[in-house]
Formats: sequence, structure tokens, C-alpha cells
Amino acid sequence: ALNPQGKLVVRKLSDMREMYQDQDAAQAMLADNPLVYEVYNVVVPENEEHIQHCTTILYPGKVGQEYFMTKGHYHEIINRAEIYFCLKGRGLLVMQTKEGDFSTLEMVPGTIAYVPPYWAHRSVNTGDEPFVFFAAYPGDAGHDYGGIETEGFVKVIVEEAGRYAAIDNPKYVK
Ligand code: M6P
Ligand code: ZN
Repeated sequence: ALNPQGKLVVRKLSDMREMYQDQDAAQAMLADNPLVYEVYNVVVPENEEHIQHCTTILYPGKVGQEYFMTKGHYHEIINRAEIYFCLKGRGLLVMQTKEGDFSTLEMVPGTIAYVPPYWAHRSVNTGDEPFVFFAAYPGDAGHDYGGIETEGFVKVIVEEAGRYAAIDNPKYVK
């Protein structure tokens, strides 16, 4: 239970199906159209005086071998940073810059993760229960899904031999 609960954003597979590598697997799953994640946004004015904050519940699952994930974004004002705090489950924070720098951070309950200015960020559920984390970022940051929606991140996070692995994304162009 979240208090305050905030304004709910729901993302189902149909909202992001083209972001997964295995399009045949995605197509087959669309019949059920699973819920991938929910974001509970506490509503504050979108200006630099305020701090946006929200809680994300990312459900366990895979499309082919690729774990359920958030869309991922740069900030519209790209030099705005963000802080994550993991509440439940297990996941990976995936980050990159437009120069092609790439980084991942394992998150478990209690992990505080810092997303520096200029770094795009995506979360991946690498566990088998909901991965839940709180996030806070400057009020004017905004979300830029732009190139990430078509090309994705430098690497994709897949299950290999029972654990996660980051493998090169063939669609990524620097
Ligand atoms: C985190 C924050 C939010 C973001 C959410 C889902 O809670 O970074 O700003 O909206 O994750 O990620 P996305 O918007 O990339 O789908
Ligand atoms: Zn962000």
C-alpha cells in the first residue's frame, strides 16, 4: 500500500511490444497482453522548484529470454539526475549516455541508486516476484523516450543458464 497512492500509469505489453528483441514471442504473448509495470506518480507541479516522486511496480516475466523492463528514457532536460530506492524484489538498473557509455547496477531492498545527469535509465526485473522501487527527480526533468523507443539500450538483459546476462543489442546505433 502506498500513501499517498498518486496517479497510476499502467504499461502493458501492447504499449511497448516493439521494444523487445523477440518479436515472435511478443506477438504470441499479446493474446493475454500481460501487465508489465505500474507507476504511481505523486502529482506535483512540473517545474524546477518541485521534486517529482513515484513508485514503480515492475512485474516478473520475460518476452522470449528477455526480462520484463520499463521503457527507459533520457530526461527532456538531459542534465537532470534521479535517485532510486529499492523497496522489494530484485532488479537491474540499466544506464547509458548518448556517447555509448553503459552501466548496470543490481538492486535489492535497501539499494539506493543514483542516476547522474545525462544518463538514460531503464529498470529490469531479474527476479521472480514484483520489483518495487521509489524514484525522485527534479520537477522540470521530463521524459524523452525518443531513440530508446526505436533502438533501445546498448545491451539487452536476458536469462542465460538460469541467471541474467547483458548481451549486445543489434538494433543499437551509437
Ligand atoms: C521510474 C522513474 C519514472 C518513470 C518510471 C517508469 O519510476 O524513472 O520517472 O516514469 O520509472 O519508467 P519509464 O517512464 O521509462 O517507462
Ligand atoms: Zn527519469
